[in-house]
Amino acid sequence: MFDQISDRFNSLLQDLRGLGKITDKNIEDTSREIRRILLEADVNINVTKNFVQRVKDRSIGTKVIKSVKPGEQFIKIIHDELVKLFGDHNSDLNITNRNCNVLLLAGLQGSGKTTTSVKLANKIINQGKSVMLVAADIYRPGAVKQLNVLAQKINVPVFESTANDPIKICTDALEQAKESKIDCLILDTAGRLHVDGEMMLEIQQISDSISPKETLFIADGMTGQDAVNSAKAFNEALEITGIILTKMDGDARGGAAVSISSVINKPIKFIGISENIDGLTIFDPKRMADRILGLGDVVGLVQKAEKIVNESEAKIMQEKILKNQFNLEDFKDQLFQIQKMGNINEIMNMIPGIPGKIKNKTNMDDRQIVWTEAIINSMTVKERKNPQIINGSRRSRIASGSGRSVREVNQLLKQFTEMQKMMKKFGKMKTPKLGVRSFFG
Ligand SMILES: Nc1nc2c(ncn2[C@@H]2O[C@H](COP(=O)(O)OP(=O)(O)O)[C@@H](O)[C@H]2O)c(=O)[nH]1
Ligand SMILES: [Mg+2]
Repeated sequence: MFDQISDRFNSLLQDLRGLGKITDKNIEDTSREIRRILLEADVNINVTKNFVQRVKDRSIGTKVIKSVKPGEQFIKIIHDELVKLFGDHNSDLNITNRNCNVLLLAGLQGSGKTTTSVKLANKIINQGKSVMLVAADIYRPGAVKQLNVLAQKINVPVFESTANDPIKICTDALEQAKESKIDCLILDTAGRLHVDGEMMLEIQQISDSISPKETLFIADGMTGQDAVNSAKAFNEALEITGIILTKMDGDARGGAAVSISSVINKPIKFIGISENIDGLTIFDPKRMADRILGLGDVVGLVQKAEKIVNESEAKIMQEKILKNQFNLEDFKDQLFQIQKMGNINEIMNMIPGIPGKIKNKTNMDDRQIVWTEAIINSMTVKERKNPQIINGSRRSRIASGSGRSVREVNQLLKQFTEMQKMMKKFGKMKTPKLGVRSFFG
C-alpha cells in the first residue's frame, strides 16, 4: 500500500532532516519534489496543487520563526497536510440509532460493494449488534448467490425477495428489520455507472425511501482518475457520508483513490486490505500519514505487540538492556515474539525511522527468523551468554550444526554486536532521544 509514494517521501525527508535553515530555495525545491511525488502516485492534479500551495504557504510562514530543528518543522508541515488530505480525523460508523440503522453501499461495478457489505456486517456483529444484509442487486446474475455464500460464513441473514424492484426490496427489508429489531441493515446495491441516468435515479429513490444513516461510496483502490469523476457524480446524487477504499492490498499507486476524499470532502472510513471477511480496517489519517512518511505506525505496532508480549516479560527485557546484559539467548526470545506478531516486512513498515531503501534491500524472508534461531540453537549456552568467545573453528561448527553457511553465522554475530553497542548507548541515555516523534507528541 502506497509503497512508491512512501519511498519517495522517505528520501525527501532524509534531505529535509539535515536542513539547518528554511530558505526560499529549499521551500521551492521541496514543493517541486512533493508535486512530482503526488502526481506520479496519480493524485488528482487539483488536489496536488492545493496540497503543494498549503505546504508552501505554511513553510514561508515558519521561515521567520527561529526553530531548533528547521528540517523537522518542515516535515511536520508535510505531515499535517497529509493528515488533512486524508480527512483529518478517523470517523467510525454512525450507527447509534436505537431502531435500525441503515447503511447504503453504492459504487461502480466490481468496486467491492458485496464483499465490503459482508466485511462491515462482520465488524458490526463483533460489536455485539445484530445485522441483516439486503440483496438489492437484481441485475447481475449470481449477485444474490455471491452475497449469500459470503454471509453464510459469518451467519448473517440475507433479505431476498422475488420482487424485481430494488426500491421495493429495500423498503420491505427495512420493514422486516424493524419488526425483528435488527440493529443494522446493510444494502448491497447493484454497480452502476454515474453516466447511467436511470440507474442513478434508482439509487436516489432507494435512498429517499429508506433514509440511510450511512451512505458509503465504495471505491476501488486500484482505480485511476475516472473514479474521481464518478465519486463527484455519486456525491451530487446522494448524501455520501463516507468512503471505503477497497483493494488497498494491491500494489496500485493509490493516489486517485485517496484524492476522492479531498475532492468530495468526505472522510475515508475504512480500507479493504484483503479479500477475506476480516480484511477491513478503520482508516486513521494520522497513522496513514505516519506510515507514508516512514514515521512508522507505532500505535499499530504496540497493538500488535500487546497481544503477544506480556508486560512483566517486557520489563525484564528492558532491565537487561539497561544493564547491558542482553545476550543471544534473549535475542532468540525476542525473535520468537516477533515471529508471533506476523509477517516481518509488515512489522518493518510499522517501525519508525527505517528508511524505505533499507526496507527494500532487506526485504526479509520470514524464514530468516527460523534460520537465525537455528544458528543460535547450535551454540552452547556459554556461547549464547558470551558471544565474544566464538572463534573461527566454533563458527564453522555452529554453521554445520545449523545447516547454514559460515557467512551467515558471521553476519548474525556482527549484527548482534552492533545491536549491543546501540543498546549500550541507549542504556546510558537518561532520556531517550525520540527525534521527529517527540515533535509530533
Ligand atoms: N484483494 C482484495 N480484493 C477485494 C477487496 N474487496 C473486494 N475484492 C475483490 O474484488 C472483486 C469484486 O468485489 P465485489 O464485492 O463482487 O464487487 P461489487 O461488484 O462492487 O459487489 C471480488 O473478486 C472481491 O474478492 C479487497 O479489499 N482486497
Ligand atoms: Mg456486488
